[in-house]
Amino acid sequence: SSPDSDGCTPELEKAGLLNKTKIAEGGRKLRKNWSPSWVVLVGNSLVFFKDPKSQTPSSWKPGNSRPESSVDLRGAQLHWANDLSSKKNVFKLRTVTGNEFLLQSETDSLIKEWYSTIQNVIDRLDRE
Ligand code: I3P
Repeated sequence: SSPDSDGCTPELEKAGLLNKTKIAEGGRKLRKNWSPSWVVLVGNSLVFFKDPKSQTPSSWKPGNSRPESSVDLRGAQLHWANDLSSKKNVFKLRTVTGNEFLLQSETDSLIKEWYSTIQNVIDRLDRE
């Protein structure tokens, strides 16, 4: 049987490094501030961690694995958004609460995988 045969632990769908900026909070526009983020898709949430590579040796403490923020994908909307940035391979994720994030990768295949994996989770939640 699988390690989670009781179904109580949310399934890890995907994890990796993407560039991230939040562009709106509760519908209010924010100033862009791109930074690398370790992104984890688990259960119904997208969870953001600080990029380990951007941290100093002294910042390696156990408590450091605490997420920066997380996004509930239920009712969220996903759109390619190359018009919203000078960077390539950008998509926008909008939550029901009006928070908006841009996510980006220089690697075409990688960003396409993230887009379809997140969209699959949103679609699954829409059907529930
Ligand atoms: C922003 C910064 C962003 C850029 C944004 C600039 O300037 O250069 O990287 O977004 O463009 O305003 P600042 O650092 O002074 O805030 P992209 O890299 O996504 O293009 P924008 O205003 O056209 O969104």
